[in-house]
Amino acid sequence: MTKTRREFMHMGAATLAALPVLATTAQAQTTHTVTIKNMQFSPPNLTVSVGDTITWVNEDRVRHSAWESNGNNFDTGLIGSGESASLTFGSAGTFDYRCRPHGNMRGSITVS
Ligand SMILES: [Cu+2]
Repeated sequence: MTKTRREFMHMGAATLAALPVLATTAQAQTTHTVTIKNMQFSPPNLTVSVGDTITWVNEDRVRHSAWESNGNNFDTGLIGSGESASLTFGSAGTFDYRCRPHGNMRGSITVS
């Protein structure tokens, strides 16, 4: 478990550096939580402000992710059971996302 978490954090850092939609500075205003439970994102659709942070919390026993597959604007990487991943959104837009292992798990983030 510890090894998996380290790998995830490394991947998260690389994603932050590469993707302009994500803020590069810690100017988070509000942190919103999306709970992943019973193979669903809750709430599935969320509207936030530029600079806000979203934390996905995985309460299932299997690994999930939040991946913006249309433009590959963000990808949390796999989130283990009982773990979480946070992303800060630096640009406005609407982003549909899905879980990479479970393509039928979908959600959307609107940043305004
Ligand atoms: Cu999943």
